[in-house]
Amino acid sequence: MRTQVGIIGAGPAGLLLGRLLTRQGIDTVILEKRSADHVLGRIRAGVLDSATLEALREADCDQRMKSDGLFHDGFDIIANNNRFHIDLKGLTGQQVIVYGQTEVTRDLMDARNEDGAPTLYEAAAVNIEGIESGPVRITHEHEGSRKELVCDYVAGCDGFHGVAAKTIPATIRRTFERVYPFGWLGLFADVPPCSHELIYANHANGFALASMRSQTRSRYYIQCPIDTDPADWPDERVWDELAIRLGPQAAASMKRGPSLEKSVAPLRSFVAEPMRHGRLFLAGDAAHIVPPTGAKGLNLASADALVLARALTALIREGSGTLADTYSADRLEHIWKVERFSWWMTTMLHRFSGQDDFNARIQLAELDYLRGSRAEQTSLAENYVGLPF
Ligand code: RFL
Ligand code: PHB
Repeated sequence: MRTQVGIIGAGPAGLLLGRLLTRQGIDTVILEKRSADHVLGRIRAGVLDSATLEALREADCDQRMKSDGLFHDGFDIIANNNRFHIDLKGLTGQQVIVYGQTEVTRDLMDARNEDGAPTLYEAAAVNIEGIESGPVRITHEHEGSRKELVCDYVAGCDGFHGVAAKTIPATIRRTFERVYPFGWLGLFADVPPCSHELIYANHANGFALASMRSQTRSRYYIQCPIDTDPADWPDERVWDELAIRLGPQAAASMKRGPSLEKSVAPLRSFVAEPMRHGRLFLAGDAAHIVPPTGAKGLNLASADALVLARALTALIREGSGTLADTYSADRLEHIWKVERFSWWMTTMLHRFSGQDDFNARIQLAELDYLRGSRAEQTSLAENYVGLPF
């Protein structure tokens, strides 16, 4: 099989890139290790910022997001039993949209089907050759045999555990990482949310987050030890702990119900540089991970896809390599700012075991400053709605 751009991974980064290139008349083939149902079954991100809005608009896949998404003007923070509001709209003029990653993925998969562009599911890339010389050969396992996809360029959109990033020679690749000493236990339930906007809480027992997917579906998280087994957390125990951490006001309006999904996610900050080597370009979680506290992972993946689509279009249609040459440096400039914001939100809102008294007081002072300072709230809001890139 031959194509112009081979895309590894049918997560948001790969599907968005595919759609944007198709609209420019560029041929792509997506190889995805899992089945379409498996990809659609993963409950992940819920908050879309300006990057995803712009990418979905350019992809002409934003109709359902605009009609079914919930437009939020702000969110609440609870710290030291004080609840205060971050007025995103008032501070920046912008909103965020609550619309699940599952739905974004479904819209992009439907568009790709309508385009008649090929996606091979249950096709795992195992090896990539020719990124320095071309043509690129992607060996993959599909329907019980080894096959080859030959392409001019390859986009590694295969997430944190993918194969593409490791194709960049170790002498060139640099990685930066911080692993946090806790995880998030997430619970998904068919109950109305406890508040019309999100609530982030810093409590002595640890962080908690009240989020949602719609007026009838809630998503909650609590900070937990990284080795937590969800089986040790029957639903009632999670609800009881949420009620404590979110405080009496939220607890009074919290509707309980059976969990549809319950799992533990680790928290990590990670960047791999560069994001391009020869004919290989990385996008999304394949190149960087942020802890979910700032709600940025999917949004960074969207920004990568948008910029990469423009670069590949210029390269393939006009033979101009300028955008491709600056892709990595341009993206990393934005990514590091988002890494900083996600690290800051995580550090401010979580309890760190063994945290000394000095750090504990600094954390309280930070939250108190945020509560009283329009300047710091503006900085938070600017980052939360999405920095320009
Ligand atoms: P994905 O979605 O992981 O997709 C990568 C795809 O590549 C496939 N793959 C391969 N395919 C072929 N051959 C191989 N060898 C392959 N290896 C892997 C995989 O099967 C997969 O389908 O990466 P992508 O596209 O870069 O998208 C990134 C986002 O999924 C991720 O950043 C977000 O979900 C992060 N995230 C959040 N982001 C936000 O913007 N807002 C949020 O509110 C938010 N909340 C979250 C989150 C992530 C979470 N978890 C579980 C990590 C909440 C949680 C709990
Ligand atoms: C979610 O709804 O899954 C969600 C929302 C906000 C975050 C992280 C996750 O910061």
